[in-house]
Amino acid sequence: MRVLLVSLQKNLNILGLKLLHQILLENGYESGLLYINRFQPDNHQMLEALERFVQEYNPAWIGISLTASEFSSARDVTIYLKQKLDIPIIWGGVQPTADPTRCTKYADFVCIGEAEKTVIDICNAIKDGKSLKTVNNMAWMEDGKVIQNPLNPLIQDLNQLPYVPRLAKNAYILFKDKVHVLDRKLYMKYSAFRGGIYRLVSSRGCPFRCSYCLNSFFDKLYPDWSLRWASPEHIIDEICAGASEDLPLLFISMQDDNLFAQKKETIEKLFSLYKEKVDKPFIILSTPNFITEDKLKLAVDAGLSAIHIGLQSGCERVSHEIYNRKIKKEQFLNVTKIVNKYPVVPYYDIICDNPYETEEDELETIRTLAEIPKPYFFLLFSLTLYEGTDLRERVKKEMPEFLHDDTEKDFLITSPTKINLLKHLATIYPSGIIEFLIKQYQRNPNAYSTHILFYFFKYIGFFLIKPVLLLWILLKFNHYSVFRFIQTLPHFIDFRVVNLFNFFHTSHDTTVE
Ligand code: B12
Repeated sequence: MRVLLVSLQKNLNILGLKLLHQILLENGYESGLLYINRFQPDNHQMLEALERFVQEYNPAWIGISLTASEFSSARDVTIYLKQKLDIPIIWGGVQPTADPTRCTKYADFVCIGEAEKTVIDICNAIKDGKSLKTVNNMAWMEDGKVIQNPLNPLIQDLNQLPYVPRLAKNAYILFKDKVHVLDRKLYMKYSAFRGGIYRLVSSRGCPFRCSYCLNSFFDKLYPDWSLRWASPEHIIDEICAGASEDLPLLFISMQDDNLFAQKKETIEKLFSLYKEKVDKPFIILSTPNFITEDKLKLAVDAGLSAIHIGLQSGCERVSHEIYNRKIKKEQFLNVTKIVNKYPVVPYYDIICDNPYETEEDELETIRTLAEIPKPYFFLLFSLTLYEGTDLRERVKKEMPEFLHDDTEKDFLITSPTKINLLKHLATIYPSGIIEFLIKQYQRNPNAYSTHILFYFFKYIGFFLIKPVLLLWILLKFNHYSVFRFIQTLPHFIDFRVVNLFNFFHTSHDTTVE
């Protein structure tokens, strides 16, 4: 049986859908994976090429994966294909899981939650001529109401899952007016760092329940939602499989929400195996309260080059009361000092435009940012209230005027306020200068002199100091090896990398890579 899985992400990094594709292939199904990474809803040639391809491929069902960012593309593709062809279209991923009511208006069925077993159940139902209404995890619209089947139990043993290669078998890419087989050359062309990052997720869940994150929703969806991990051996075997692909390998990116949340012994095992068998730079994510010097040392010794640490707000009140992140500011600042002792690039993200934040709260965040040892990467996000999250529910009750459509919101366009500019400047200038700018702002926020002063520091900062900081960061990323720095430089000279890290705070889309 043929199945066609479609990714509408603006990059080729989709992990969940690739995993399902791999599972279908390993279970003997002829699964095809189609990337539409530059979907243009008004491009008729593109739509016709898609229709021709689907007709020729003739799948028994089409699966589309989406987060909020892909909702409108998924809707347009589905409406178009439904007009032309009679093939069931099933949506899955975090958005249909969190918002089945809206998604079942377009898709024949949506899959709620994890789907490793469900994709096989769907194939079996179709093979046996049964209705998809008999399949667990399926939801659909009937007489204007959503009907939802029970959910399969959560996967407990993540070691059962297959490895997910960067360049999947039977992969295709649609661009302009043609579908091409995605070969090595095209994969390298359409991926940042020429395809040289191997990404993996080896866990499900997170110990935190941050109010803006979908983990706060999964917790309600699955009564036994918990943090599950693959074993260190499984993780290393997967990385080795990824490293042995015939593609360049610059670094490994472990995208688990909180890698350091594992026990110290597990981390020891993971990094000693990593050092022995992989020996390549790598990147991880963690929250400050799980970062200890012991764990960090082990990771650095194994090749850790960068660590993504969610700050979200430098104000303790906002962290605790609004985001449900019980992390003390002192603890966070201590961690930044520990990380600074090692040749590791820290990467902090901050959420802006939160209606619950007062000016004082924001100034506290600015002061916290100024205190972090430099250089560091950062990304400013405009708060997006994703469907299903605790924070969206709270805003719905308390401040409905601030609700927005999560599928339309551009999380990279922060409000052009002086306070948001100050956050950016605090990552460039020493705290003395930031304190001076804060005082000026407090004395007279709208004065012409404040305006001129802010713009002076902005342009000097962006065009003179920031490029130097970026080179420093790149050197640090390469553990201060000039040889490695020169070797990796060509991979960083790529507009998608500039977008990805939003270096100049001008990108509207960090997903185009
Ligand atoms: C790893 C990760 C990333 C990685 C890779 C994401 C990718 N492209 O695959 C990177 C770092 C690139 C990334 C980027 C972003 N991410 Co992210 N990311 C995650 C994270 C931590 C894990 C996702 C994952 O791979 N899980 C493991 C796989 C196996 O699970 P899965 O993708 O959900 O797929 C399963 C099911 O959903 C289902 N399924 C999926 N697709 C389909 C399709 C069909 C047909 C079927 C039947 C089933 C099905 O089956 C899969 C297997 O069980 C999640 C948090 C989370 N807990 O989900 C956030 C999360 C998905 N990210 C999120 C966001 C907002 C982003 C960003 C927009 C920026 C940001 N602020 O983080 C960008 C852009 C994403 C994009 N569209 O390109 C949000 C999405 C919220 C939403 N409603 O849209 C999440 C949920 C975190 C949160 N804040 O709550 N992310």
